[in-house]
Amino acid sequence: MRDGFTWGVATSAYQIEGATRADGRGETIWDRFTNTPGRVIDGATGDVACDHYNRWEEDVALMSDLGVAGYRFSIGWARVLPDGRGTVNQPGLDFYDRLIDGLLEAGITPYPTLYHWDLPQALEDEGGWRSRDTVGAFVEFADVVTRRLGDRVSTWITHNEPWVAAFVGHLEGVHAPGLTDWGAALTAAHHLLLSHGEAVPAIRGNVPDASVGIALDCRPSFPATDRPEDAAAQRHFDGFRNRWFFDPVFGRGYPADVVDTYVARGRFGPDGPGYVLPGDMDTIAAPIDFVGINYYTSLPISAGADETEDTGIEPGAEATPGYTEMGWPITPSALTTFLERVHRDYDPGSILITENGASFSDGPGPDGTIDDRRRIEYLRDHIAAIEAAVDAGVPVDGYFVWSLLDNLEWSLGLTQRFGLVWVDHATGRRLPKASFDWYRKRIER
Ligand code: IFM
Repeated sequence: MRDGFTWGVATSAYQIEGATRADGRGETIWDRFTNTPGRVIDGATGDVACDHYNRWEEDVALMSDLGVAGYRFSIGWARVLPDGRGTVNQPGLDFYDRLIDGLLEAGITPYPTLYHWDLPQALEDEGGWRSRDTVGAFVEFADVVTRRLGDRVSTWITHNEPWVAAFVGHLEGVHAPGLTDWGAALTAAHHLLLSHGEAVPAIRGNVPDASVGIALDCRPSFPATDRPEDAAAQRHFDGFRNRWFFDPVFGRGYPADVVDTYVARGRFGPDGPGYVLPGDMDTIAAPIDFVGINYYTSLPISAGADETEDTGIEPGAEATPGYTEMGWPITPSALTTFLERVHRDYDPGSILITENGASFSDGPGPDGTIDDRRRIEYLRDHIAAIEAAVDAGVPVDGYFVWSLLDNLEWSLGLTQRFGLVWVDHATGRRLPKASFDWYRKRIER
C-alpha cells in the first residue's frame, strides 16, 4: 500500500449509539421509521442499538487493541440540532467532543461523516430532502459541528451514500422516510448533492487544513450476456446507480443519457427537473480532497428489468457459497476494475475505501470463540483487490472495514452481522471475532 495508508473501521450514529432520548437529542426520521410497526424486521429499533453512547470508551479501547489508525463514524444531526436548525444542544455536541478526545488520546484519527441518513424529523415534517430549505439547514449543521470540533479534526465526509438516502428512502420506500415516488427521489438526490457542494466551503472556512470528501456507494455491474439489449440496460443501470452521483461531484453535470431516459420514462414528473437552478451544478462540483468509496458487490444486469430491481438480491438466513448473508455476490475483482475506472474517469487526488465488509452471522462456538472465516476470506480478497489497483497506479489512501460492531442494519433490523466484534444485542456484551485478530495482524504487517 502507499505510504501513510490508513487502516480503519467504520460505523454510523443511528446504527450503534442508542440513547435516542438522552441529553436533549431530537427525533430523527429513523426513530420515527423504526418505531412504526411493520417497517423493520422483528420490530427492531435504534433505541438502544449497541449502546455506544454509553459504552464509547469500551469501543475506543477495542479499536486501540485492533491497532487501527482511523475511525469513521457519523455525527447525529439531531443530537447537535434537535430541530435540525436553530438552537444548538451542547450536551449532544459534548458527546462527540469527548469521543474525539478519546480517539486522539488512543492515537486514532477521527473521520467523521456529517450525514449518515438520520435527518431530524422536524426537517422531514417540512419536506425533508425534497425541500431546498434542508440544504441550508445541513450547511448550518456542518458549520456548528466544524466550528466546535474542527480544531482537532481535519478530515470531514459530508454525506454517506446519497444514492441510498435518495432512492432507497424515497423510491423503494424501504428506508426512512419510506416514500415511493420517482420525483421525490430525484429531487432529494439533487438536494443531497447540493448540500454537499455548499458544505464543502463552509467546512473549509472553519477548518483551515481541512481535507473534505464524500462517501459514494458504488455498485459496479456488467451485462448479463453479450446481447446488445443487456449492454444498454447495464449502461443505464450504471448511470442510475453510479454516474448520477460521481458525474456531478466531479463537474460533469448529470449524465445526459440518463436524463434522456428519465424524461422518456416520465421520471421527473410533469414539471421536469425544475429543482435544478442555475449555478447548482457548479456548486455541487466544489473541489474535494478525496472521494470515499463504499464497496460491497457487483451485479449482472439484463434488459427488461426495471433499474431499481437489484436483480433478485434478497437477504438470506444462510449465505450460499459465493454470497454474503445480504444475498450479495462476492466479487472482489470488480473493486479493482471500479477503482481503475474512477481514477481514469474522474481523477480524484485521493481515494478512501470508506466501507467494505460482509454480513455473516457466525456467533460464539462451544469454546466461546467466533470462527468467522468467511469474513476473513472476504476481507483478504478485497484488500488484495485494492492492492492490485494501487499497483496499477490508483491513489487509494485508506481502508475502513464495515463495521467495528454488529449493529442495526436499517430495515433489516438485527438480522445482519457485519462486525469484527460480535455484539450480544440483549446485553450489549462485545466479543471480538476471529476476523478481529486477523485484521489486527494484517494491519501490523
Ligand atoms: O450498514 C450499511 C451502512 O449504513 C451503509 N453502507 C452499507 C452498510 C451495509 O449494508
